[in-house]
Amino acid sequence: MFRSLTACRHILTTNLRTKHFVSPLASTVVISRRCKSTIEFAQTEKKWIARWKELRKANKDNKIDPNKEKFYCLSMFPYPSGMLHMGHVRVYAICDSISRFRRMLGQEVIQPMGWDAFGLPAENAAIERGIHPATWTEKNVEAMKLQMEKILTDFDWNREVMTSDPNYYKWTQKIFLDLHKAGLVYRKNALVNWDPVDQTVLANEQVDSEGKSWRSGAIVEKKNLEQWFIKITEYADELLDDLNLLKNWPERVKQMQSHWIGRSKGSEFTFKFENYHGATMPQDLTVFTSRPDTIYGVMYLVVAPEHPLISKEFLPSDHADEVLAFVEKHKNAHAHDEERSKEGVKTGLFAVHPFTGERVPIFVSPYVLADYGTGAVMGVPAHDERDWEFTHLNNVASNDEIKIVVRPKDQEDDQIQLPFTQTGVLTNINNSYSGLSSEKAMEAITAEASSKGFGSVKTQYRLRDWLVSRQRYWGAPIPMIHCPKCKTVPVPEEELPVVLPTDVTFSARGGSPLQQLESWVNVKCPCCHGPAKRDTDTMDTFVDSSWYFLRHTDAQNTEKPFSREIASKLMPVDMYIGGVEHAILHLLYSRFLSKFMWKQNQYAQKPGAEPGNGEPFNILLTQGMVHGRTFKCPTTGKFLMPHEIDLQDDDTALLKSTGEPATIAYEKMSKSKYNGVDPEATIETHGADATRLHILYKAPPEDVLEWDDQSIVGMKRWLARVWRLVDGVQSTEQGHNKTWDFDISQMSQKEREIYYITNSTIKETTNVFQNSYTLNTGIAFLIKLTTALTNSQPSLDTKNPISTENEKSVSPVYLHAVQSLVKMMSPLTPSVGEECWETLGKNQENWSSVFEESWPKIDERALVQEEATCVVQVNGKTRFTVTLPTSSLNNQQEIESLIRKHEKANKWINQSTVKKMIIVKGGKLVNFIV
Ligand code: ANZ
Ligand code: ZN
Repeated sequence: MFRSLTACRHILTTNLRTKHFVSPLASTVVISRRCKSTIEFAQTEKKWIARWKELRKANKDNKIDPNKEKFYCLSMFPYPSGMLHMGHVRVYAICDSISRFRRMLGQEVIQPMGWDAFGLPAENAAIERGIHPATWTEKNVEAMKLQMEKILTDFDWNREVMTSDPNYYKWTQKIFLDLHKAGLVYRKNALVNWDPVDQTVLANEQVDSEGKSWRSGAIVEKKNLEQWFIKITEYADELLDDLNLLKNWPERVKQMQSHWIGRSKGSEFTFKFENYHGATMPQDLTVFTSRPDTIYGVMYLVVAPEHPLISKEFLPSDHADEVLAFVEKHKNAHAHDEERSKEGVKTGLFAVHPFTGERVPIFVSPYVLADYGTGAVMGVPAHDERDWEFTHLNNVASNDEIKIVVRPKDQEDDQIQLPFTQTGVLTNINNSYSGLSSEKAMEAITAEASSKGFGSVKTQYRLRDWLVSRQRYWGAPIPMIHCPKCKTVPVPEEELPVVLPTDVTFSARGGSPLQQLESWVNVKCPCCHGPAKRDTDTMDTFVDSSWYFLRHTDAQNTEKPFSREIASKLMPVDMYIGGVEHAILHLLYSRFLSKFMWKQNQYAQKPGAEPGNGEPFNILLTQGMVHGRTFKCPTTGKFLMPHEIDLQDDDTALLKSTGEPATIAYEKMSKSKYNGVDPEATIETHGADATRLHILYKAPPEDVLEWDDQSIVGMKRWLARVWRLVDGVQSTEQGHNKTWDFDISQMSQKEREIYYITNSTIKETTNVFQNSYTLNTGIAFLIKLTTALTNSQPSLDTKNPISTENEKSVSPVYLHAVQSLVKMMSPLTPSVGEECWETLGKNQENWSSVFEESWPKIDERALVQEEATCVVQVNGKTRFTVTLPTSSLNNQQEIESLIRKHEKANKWINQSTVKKMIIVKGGKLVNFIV
């Protein structure tokens, strides 16, 4: 990006028109007037942005034409940071292109935009710079709207939503109360990150990898505080099972969701404690296992460090100190599941194996998670990787002692590679279960345990309830009141919204500013009218963003979140486009809330409509990241700033200081790597049309895009070539509203060729826009069509010429091709598309936007390749015949290469030196002189 700023020019001219329009075949040479024919991108963009604005004003009321099929195309709404980055430009370019295409297909397109406007950055700006979060956010929104306009998006601003607007969060609060009413909201103690210096709760992202607060630098503690939860686990089964309905979602995303929900079927077993010294013990210890068939292989039990057993009360005194010290050391472990330490210590306690009566030691280790299953596991080293590792690390048992209870079907017990973690057949140490398959044994063992009262079938989920309260200011206040008498009381619906007070002071310390605002906190209890206090927590911003797509359907409704009738018509979102980083949480929460509202009958679905069951998104397109070029010092590995390197012509770079070559790589754009690219600067230099094209052409939407703007000039050149074609046929008296009705048999050979490639391009690009979304290949097809048109003459030897204002004669087939090209490129490059379209229809009385036109129709007849038989002679003697497509008949090279591919060609032609090739009867007879 650093260099090409100067290397490109903004204006492309097409003044040099010579050979293309002088047809050697035409009897009269057409002399064209020298028209101005330059396209000035910046001016064109401005002109069309203004025109579109006018057009959009006409549809203030979000009118929906009932006769049209709707297409709701949505890109994930952004956080209003104040600046679009290339990733945004990429999603919006994809979304806008597909929307514009759908509009031309004749569908009623809904393409709204909004702002995920609550959240921490605004609050930080307030603390650091003294600007109120609302002011900061509004300013950013204004700036970003302008930028979105500059990239030529056709967003429907009448449907705009902003989550921090009381007219929006009133309904977020209402949905919270609905959930509460349905029994899906509750309060419980939960561990939160606590900054002991600033005396405030921190979000996970504010705790760095070393466990320190991002602002104070203090070691963050875990503190138990009462929090609000939404019972998403109640929907775990349907959220998992309905993934099957999402046929148009990437498999990868469905797998991630499925893993996140993590349904695991298994059993629970209860172990009694062994009596010792007459101490009072809890009744027993329950474990969850997904492999009940391995119960005879249990060598020990392990509990999580946070397990209630781990206390002075229960631990034998000769072990207590060691155990508690160990636990203290491993508290607050941040590591992921797999990396958690397998170190463990004996608790000194023992349990009794419910099947064998054996004595089993109980350990404690951080590899057991407190909040999964029962927080306790049965250790089966022979059949579980983690237990195997634990056993060896802590010398729990020697290899000979380890009990092997399952073997592969076709192997003897002594050949088994340990740990053997698959299912198989039970070995002979399993009493009455020996010889059973794992599957049968799981059932039978659980049944026995169940009948004897020490076990049962159990389904376990990884999914946890959704902790939605934040001890923060800039969010939707939780609409609850705490009364000393009535406990927690919902704010009556008619009092919504609970408005965020604006007269607060921001400081880094001492928790949420809401807590300090007594006038706001102190209220009357809605039940007993006694003194009570407002809840001072605000909602997780994921709550705001998990229903905004429903609000877009009816954004200005003042009575309800949205009208049932309208939402039922417009839902589901037909196509949802956004980053794969939202594959889990945002999409899961959105699916949950829209299912909830659907079940509450707040909206319905047309019978048979996909995906069904209140699923909000039909097609999900996850776009890849935009990576920028980084330069690193080869010795220190430090990222280099643009002014520290010299770019070379061959795309390498040298360090200015030492002359060494810099290491070049593509990485996620970031300030610290000096590889960010400002979209506005790119647009300023190259124009928005070319920028959009470039982004779409460089990679298919789902792949990583390695940004460099070297090749952006290629896109500008293409646009100029199209402009030249348009300029060559402008102002025919036909204009562009002609319904084409061609008689293929009346076409000249050249017309047929052009008609063929035009129709095959229509076919390919339609497929791209509608099915594969690989817009890069779509652009490649359009470029190919452009080349074919550039390489032929507008007249195409036509028998039915039409003439232009400047007296050139043009074949209607050629005109149709140019018009189709312009229509097909317009969704990708809207302002140049409009400009070309307007130019083509100069003689039209009433101008209409190219996006009001219908998408070109495929003439299937054109795609049938006609064939002709060609007789092949060698030195005048007939040797064989080949079938050739008629389109190849006027191309000597193609004829030759097709003939040479024939099996008989090897014998007669390929091994001899051809002196001459004579083509007779327009390709129906070919004589090789060898
Ligand atoms: C004995 C056993 C034997 C196990 C065997 C596996 C294989 P999923 O499938 O993910 O649900 N486990 C149970 N609770 C745990 C906890 N709180 N922390 C860590 N691990 C826990 O995993 C279930 C298995 O994970 C359970 O089945 C248990 O180990 C372990 F050959 O029990 B298994
Ligand atoms: Zn009360």
